[in-house]
Amino acid sequence: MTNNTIETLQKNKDLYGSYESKEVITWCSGCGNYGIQNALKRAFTLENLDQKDVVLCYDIGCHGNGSDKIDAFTIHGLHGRVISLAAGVATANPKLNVIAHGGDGGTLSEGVNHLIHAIRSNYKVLFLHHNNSNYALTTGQPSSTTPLGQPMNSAPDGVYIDPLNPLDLVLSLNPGFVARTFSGDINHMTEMFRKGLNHNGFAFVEILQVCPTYSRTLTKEWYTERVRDLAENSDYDPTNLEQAKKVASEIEKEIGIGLIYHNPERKEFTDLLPNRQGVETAPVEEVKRMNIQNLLKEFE
Ligand SMILES: Cc1ncc(C[n+]2csc(CCOP(=O)(O)OP(=O)(O)O)c2C)c(N)n1
Repeated sequence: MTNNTIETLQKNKDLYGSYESKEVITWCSGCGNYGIQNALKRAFTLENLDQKDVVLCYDIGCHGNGSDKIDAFTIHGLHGRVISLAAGVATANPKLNVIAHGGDGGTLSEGVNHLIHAIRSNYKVLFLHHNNSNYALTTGQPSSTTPLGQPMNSAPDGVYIDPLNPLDLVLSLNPGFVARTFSGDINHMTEMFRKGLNHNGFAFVEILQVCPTYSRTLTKEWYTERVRDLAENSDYDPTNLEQAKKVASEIEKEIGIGLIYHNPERKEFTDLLPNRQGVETAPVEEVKRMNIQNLLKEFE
């Protein structure tokens, strides 16, 4: 057990603990991924999570290139498929802390079906949605969160389709945990990741992520002027779905960040399965005990 606090971590970067990697980082200067990865390492260290109990799943994208920049068990999957990958890990071994990373491209286009069913099924996964409003790794194509009219590399005259608000979609699906945070605020991200790690079910955390190379109007300053921490509003009740929907969709002047919605009553996936009740072992441990020799003989 360690006694780290956010203040000691700020003073001493070594306290990112055993998760700190020596690999060379290749993200652009000013990319939000730096802060996100550091906040995650802080969250693990503050939660005293042992490396052997953590599995990080990464989608394809700039964020996905973080998979070898952290000293942990990581899996780098196919584009848009990270949620199904993480759901498989979490179901096979519910004793693990499973974290999945996905961009707005992979999550809201290629893999939007997985997002919908993961919320429905309520797998125990902390999902970090890296919303940088574009397909960054493939050099700045518009995604479904690129603002209307925004010129992009493959849409030089501006995007002509209305953007999608990820939280409008998520909140329409009876979720258990929804938060929004900002890549320019490491303390806030750390707090949201810690809350998500402690949620028993699918925890959706949208990160408003700065991409100075391709998403040039949504700068750190642009977000800093607009984000407001919901924790400062004593009237805000994160168990109230109607309030949550309002905060999620009203983002013209101010963008509310923090714990937006929490429904602890929703049962986690394994708790919904009648045949798993009272079972102490994880499915992955049971598989190891099976003898398949007789089955294999049938194919000799
Ligand atoms: C099924 C599939 N479609 C497209 C690609 C090409 N591709 C690789 S990365 C990428 C962009 C990723 O954008 P996003 O998911 O938003 O992540 P970011 O790079 O912005 O972090 C695309 C389109 C792919 N690898 N696989």
